[in-house]
Amino acid sequence: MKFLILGMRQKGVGMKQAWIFCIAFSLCVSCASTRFDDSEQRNLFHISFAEYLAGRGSESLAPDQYAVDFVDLNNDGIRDAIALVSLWETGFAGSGGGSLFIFAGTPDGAFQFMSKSSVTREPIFVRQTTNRGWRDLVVRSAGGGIQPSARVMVFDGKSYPSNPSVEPRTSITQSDLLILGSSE
Ligand SMILES: [Ca+2]
Repeated sequence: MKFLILGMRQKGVGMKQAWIFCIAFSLCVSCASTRFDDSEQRNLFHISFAEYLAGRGSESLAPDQYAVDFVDLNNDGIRDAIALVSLWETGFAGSGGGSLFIFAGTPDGAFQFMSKSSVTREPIFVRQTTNRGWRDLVVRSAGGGIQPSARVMVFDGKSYPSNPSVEPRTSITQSDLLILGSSE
């Protein structure tokens, strides 16, 4: 960076302009390393989600019919998708909660279906701990006679559990990362 500024100074570029150029240059490099921004990633996920739903004979959902966020769950440098469908009209939710979908991010930007869990509610957290390479999730389970509680969802090597209400209870800790919903 120092040489870049010196080079530009020799060409008569002002110090201020040189710094502005360098900051812009650094931002471009850091943007390029994340590859896809949030809105691009949402669009790409929407396409993959619609393809998955079509493959199982379901109609695609509108972007405002589900909540999605992106976190790298398996530490491969590519963000994965955590999507929750909570609206009853979609057929993916009921009195016990909604459907949680986990999709693995792939290098070309598409998302690959991994698991679907029923009766899941917000808030949804991602834990620092991993099992078989994938980070643990914490979701809320309530309704249908179930005492509201946080449940930990551990990856079994193929998928996350299909029903959080039968998974171990847990308590939210400060290191748990809130992904969907409000922590209150
Ligand atoms: Ca990943």
